[in-house]
Amino acid sequence: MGHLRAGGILVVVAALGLVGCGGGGGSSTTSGAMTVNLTALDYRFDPPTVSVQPGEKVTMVVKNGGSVEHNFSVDAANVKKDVEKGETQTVTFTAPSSSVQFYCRYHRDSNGMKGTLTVAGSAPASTTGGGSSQTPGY
Ligand SMILES: [Cu+2]
Repeated sequence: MGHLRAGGILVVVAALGLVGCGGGGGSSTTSGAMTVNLTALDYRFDPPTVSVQPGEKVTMVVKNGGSVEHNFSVDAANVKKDVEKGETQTVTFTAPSSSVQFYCRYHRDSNGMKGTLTVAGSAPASTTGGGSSQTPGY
Protein backbone atom coordinates (compact mmCIF):
# COMPACT_ATOMS: atom_id res chain seq x y z
CA MET A 1 0.00 0.00 0.00
CA GLY A 2 2.50 2.54 1.17
CA HIS A 3 4.76 1.64 -1.69
CA LEU A 4 2.13 2.31 -4.27
CA ARG A 5 1.38 5.76 -2.92
CA ALA A 6 5.00 6.74 -2.83
CA GLY A 7 5.35 5.64 -6.42
CA GLY A 8 2.43 7.79 -7.46
CA ILE A 9 3.95 10.86 -5.90
CA LEU A 10 7.23 10.23 -7.66
CA VAL A 11 5.48 10.04 -11.00
CA VAL A 12 3.76 13.36 -10.36
CA VAL A 13 7.03 15.00 -9.40
CA ALA A 14 8.73 13.66 -12.49
CA ALA A 15 5.93 14.99 -14.69
CA LEU A 16 6.20 18.42 -13.14
CA GLY A 17 9.91 18.36 -13.66
CA LEU A 18 9.47 17.65 -17.34
CA VAL A 19 7.07 20.54 -17.72
CA GLY A 20 9.47 22.86 -15.95
CA CYS A 21 12.34 22.00 -18.23
CA GLY A 22 10.41 22.03 -21.46
CA GLY A 23 10.78 25.67 -22.35
CA GLY A 24 12.99 25.16 -25.37
CA GLY A 25 12.84 27.35 -28.42
CA GLY A 26 11.50 30.83 -28.64
CA SER A 27 12.40 33.86 -26.66
CA SER A 28 13.41 33.08 -23.15
CA THR A 29 13.36 35.88 -20.67
CA THR A 30 15.71 34.28 -18.22
CA SER A 31 18.43 35.81 -16.11
CA GLY A 32 18.50 39.18 -17.84
CA ALA A 33 20.86 38.31 -20.65
CA MET A 34 20.27 37.55 -24.26
CA THR A 35 22.05 36.98 -27.52
CA VAL A 36 20.86 38.61 -30.69
CA ASN A 37 21.97 37.77 -34.18
CA LEU A 38 22.00 40.68 -36.56
CA THR A 39 23.09 40.80 -40.17
CA ALA A 40 24.34 43.94 -41.87
CA LEU A 41 23.54 44.06 -45.55
CA ASP A 42 23.90 46.62 -48.35
CA TYR A 43 22.37 48.78 -46.94
CA ARG A 44 20.11 47.65 -44.18
CA PHE A 45 19.99 45.56 -41.08
CA ASP A 46 18.25 42.24 -40.83
CA PRO A 47 16.19 42.20 -38.73
CA PRO A 48 15.55 45.96 -38.70
CA THR A 49 14.07 45.81 -35.23
CA VAL A 50 15.58 44.14 -32.20
CA SER A 51 13.65 43.81 -28.97
CA VAL A 52 15.41 43.76 -25.61
CA GLN A 53 14.55 44.26 -21.97
CA PRO A 54 15.61 47.45 -20.18
CA GLY A 55 18.90 46.99 -18.37
CA GLU A 56 19.39 43.61 -19.92
CA LYS A 57 22.84 42.49 -20.92
CA VAL A 58 22.75 42.07 -24.66
CA THR A 59 25.28 40.15 -26.68
CA MET A 60 24.93 41.29 -30.25
CA VAL A 61 26.42 39.07 -32.88
CA VAL A 62 26.75 41.26 -35.94
CA LYS A 63 27.48 39.53 -39.20
CA ASN A 64 28.37 41.50 -42.28
CA GLY A 65 26.63 39.79 -45.17
CA GLY A 66 27.16 42.74 -47.46
CA SER A 67 29.88 43.62 -49.92
CA VAL A 68 31.41 46.57 -48.09
CA GLU A 69 32.48 47.33 -44.55
CA HIS A 70 29.62 48.12 -42.22
CA ASN A 71 29.26 49.18 -38.64
CA PHE A 72 26.98 48.67 -35.69
CA SER A 73 26.47 51.66 -33.43
CA VAL A 74 24.20 52.41 -30.52
CA ASP A 75 24.91 55.84 -29.12
CA ALA A 76 22.95 55.29 -25.91
CA ALA A 77 24.98 52.21 -25.12
CA ASN A 78 28.34 53.55 -26.29
CA VAL A 79 28.61 50.94 -28.98
CA LYS A 80 30.62 51.56 -32.13
CA LYS A 81 31.71 48.40 -33.86
CA ASP A 82 33.09 48.10 -37.34
CA VAL A 83 32.46 44.87 -39.18
CA GLU A 84 34.45 44.05 -42.28
CA LYS A 85 32.62 42.35 -45.09
CA GLY A 86 32.21 38.67 -44.53
CA GLU A 87 33.18 38.97 -40.90
CA THR A 88 31.25 38.65 -37.67
CA GLN A 89 31.82 40.81 -34.62
CA THR A 90 30.34 40.41 -31.18
CA VAL A 91 29.55 43.34 -28.95
CA THR A 92 28.10 43.25 -25.49
CA PHE A 93 26.24 46.12 -23.95
CA THR A 94 23.57 46.90 -21.43
CA ALA A 95 20.23 47.75 -22.93
CA PRO A 96 19.15 51.35 -22.35
CA SER A 97 15.93 52.14 -20.55
CA SER A 98 14.06 53.24 -23.62
CA SER A 99 14.01 52.43 -27.30
CA VAL A 100 16.83 53.84 -29.37
CA GLN A 101 18.18 53.72 -32.87
CA PHE A 102 21.04 51.55 -33.97
CA TYR A 103 22.82 52.29 -37.18
CA CYS A 104 25.78 51.87 -39.46
CA ARG A 105 27.87 55.00 -39.11
CA TYR A 106 29.07 54.77 -42.68
CA HIS A 107 25.69 54.43 -44.31
CA ARG A 108 23.08 55.89 -42.01
CA ASP A 109 23.03 59.28 -43.64
CA SER A 110 23.78 58.24 -47.18
CA ASN A 111 21.70 55.08 -47.33
CA GLY A 112 19.43 55.18 -44.31
CA MET A 113 21.08 52.12 -42.86
CA LYS A 114 19.61 51.92 -39.41
CA GLY A 115 17.25 50.02 -37.19
CA THR A 116 15.46 50.22 -33.91
CA LEU A 117 16.46 48.74 -30.61
CA THR A 118 13.06 48.33 -29.05
CA VAL A 119 13.17 48.25 -25.29
CA ALA A 120 10.20 46.40 -23.92
CA GLY A 121 7.94 48.14 -21.47
CA SER A 122 9.05 51.59 -22.46
CA ALA A 123 7.58 54.23 -24.65
CA PRO A 124 9.45 54.71 -27.92
CA ALA A 125 9.42 58.42 -27.42
CA SER A 126 11.66 60.27 -25.02
CA THR A 127 11.02 60.34 -21.33
CA THR A 128 11.11 64.03 -20.78
CA GLY A 129 13.72 65.02 -18.28
CA GLY A 130 13.23 63.56 -14.83
CA GLY A 131 15.84 61.13 -13.62
CA SER A 132 17.67 60.82 -16.87
CA SER A 133 20.92 58.96 -16.65
CA GLN A 134 22.44 60.78 -19.58
CA THR A 135 25.70 62.42 -18.73
CA PRO A 136 25.77 66.06 -19.75
CA GLY A 137 28.85 67.25 -21.53
CA TYR A 138 29.46 64.06 -23.42
CU1 LIG B 1 27.00 50.19 -43.66
